Parts: sequence; structure tokens; C-alpha cells
Amino acid sequence: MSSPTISVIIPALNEQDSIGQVVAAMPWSSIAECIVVDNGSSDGTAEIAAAAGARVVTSPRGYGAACSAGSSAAITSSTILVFMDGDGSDVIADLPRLVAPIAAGEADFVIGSRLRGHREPGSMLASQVFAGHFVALLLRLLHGVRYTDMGPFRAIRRSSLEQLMMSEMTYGWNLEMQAKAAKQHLRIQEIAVDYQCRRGGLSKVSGNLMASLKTGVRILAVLLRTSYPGRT
Ligand SMILES: Nc1nc2c(ncn2[C@@H]2O[C@H](COP(=O)(O)OP(=O)(O)O)[C@@H](O)[C@H]2O)c(=O)[nH]1
Ligand SMILES: [Mg+2]
Repeated sequence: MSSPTISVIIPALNEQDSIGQVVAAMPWSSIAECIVVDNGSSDGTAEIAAAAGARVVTSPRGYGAACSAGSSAAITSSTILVFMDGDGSDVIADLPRLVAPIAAGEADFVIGSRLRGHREPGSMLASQVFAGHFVALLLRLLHGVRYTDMGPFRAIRRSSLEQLMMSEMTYGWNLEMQAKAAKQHLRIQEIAVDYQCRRGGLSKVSGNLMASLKTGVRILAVLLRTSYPGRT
């Protein structure tokens, strides 16, 4: 079997303290490209990412908007898309295990669960762990699929992502992917991934009460929207 062509996509907003290390640590021999999606960083994120070897593209504001722009920008030969954050929290050594089930034709979507892996103390707030369990329970009741997390580190077959017709432009993007994947009966696997504290800079979500509340509201909206029987 020939090896698949993989694009790694990293949404990044003001991550100059970590993005260089993240991009430099990519397993370059097994991926085709690393795309950093910058949407208006006011620091050196774009320049540092490019210097470390990433292709930098821009997008409108929003986590989902960035992930979506990155997917569209991936080279046409790419068949597997990997998403991860730019703050150094995801453990790049886990990448081959995320991709392997898709490459082997055994899965369409593989999500990394930080709740099943080892978490560096302080890397996830108790509220995030709780939200992961709570949303997982709702997804199980609504769609019959067993998830334990809404983590950012994930791999998906490109044709499957296109089939999902993603529309969420905010932090609800991750959950929308999981709900639609379940609804459309993709072959889903969840694997344990480790998680570290961000390698510098500031959290735009969990470290900020207002942003956390907004994210919670978006997540509930996505859950509701995707739970209507006919809607995808
Ligand atoms: N492109 C883009 N990336 C974003 C945006 N907001 C956050 N990010 C990136 O998304 C990732 C997750 O954000 P982070 O602040 O670490 O969230 P947390 O881990 O939940 O605290 C990081 O790589 C951020 O730089 C945004 O509006 N646009
Ligand atoms: Mg983070």
C-alpha cells in the first residue's frame, strides 16, 4: 500500500512563543505539508511559522473559519487532513497513531482523546474535563457514538470531511465534526493522546471566562443544530 499524502493544519492566533517549536517538530518525512492558518495575529506568528517551514495562509476570524480555510488550502493530492493547535499543547509524537487507522482503510475519522491519555498537570481545567464528559454523554444519547473528548488533535479522510459540509466558523467546529461524523455513519475511532500545558502565550478560550462562556453557548447551539433528524 502506498503511503497517504497528509496535510497538517494548525489554526494559530498570536502564538509566536510556541508556533516555531510546533512547526519544527513536525514529522516532515511522513507529511506533505504543514499549513498554519493565521487570521490577524498582531505578533510574529506568521513570520516565525514560515521560517520554521510552514505554509502560512490567512482566513477570517474564528477557529472554525481557520480550520476550514486550512482544509481548502491543502494541496489537491492530500488525502488525510490532521488538525492540531499551535500552542504546543498537543504531543506531535501521537500523530502517526492518529493517522494509521485511516491510512490502513479502517477508519475515516480518528479523534485524539486527552481524557484517555496522560495530561500534564494544569493543561486542562476541571471545567474542560467536565464539558468533555458532558458533551460526550449528549452525543451518545443523540447519535449513539461513544466519545470522551472534543480535543483539537484529530485526523480525517479529506473526502469524508468534504462530505460533512462543515459550516461552523467558531470553536464549535470540533463538535460539529464529531456530531456530523456520527450522524453520517463515518467509521470513527478515538485514541488516547497526551496533552501538555501551552508553551507560552495566552489562552484565547479556557483561560478567559468570557470566551469560555461564549464557547459553551456555541457548543450548545451546535449540539442543538446537529441534533435535528433531517439536518446534517
Ligand atoms: N486562526 C485562529 N486560530 C485561533 C483563533 N482563536 C484561537 N486560535 C488558535 O486555536 C488554538 C486553540 O486556542 P487556545 O487559546 O489554545 O484554546 P484553549 O486550548 O482552549 O485554551 C490555538 O492554536 C490558537 O492560536 C482564531 O480566532 N483564529
Ligand atoms: Mg490551547
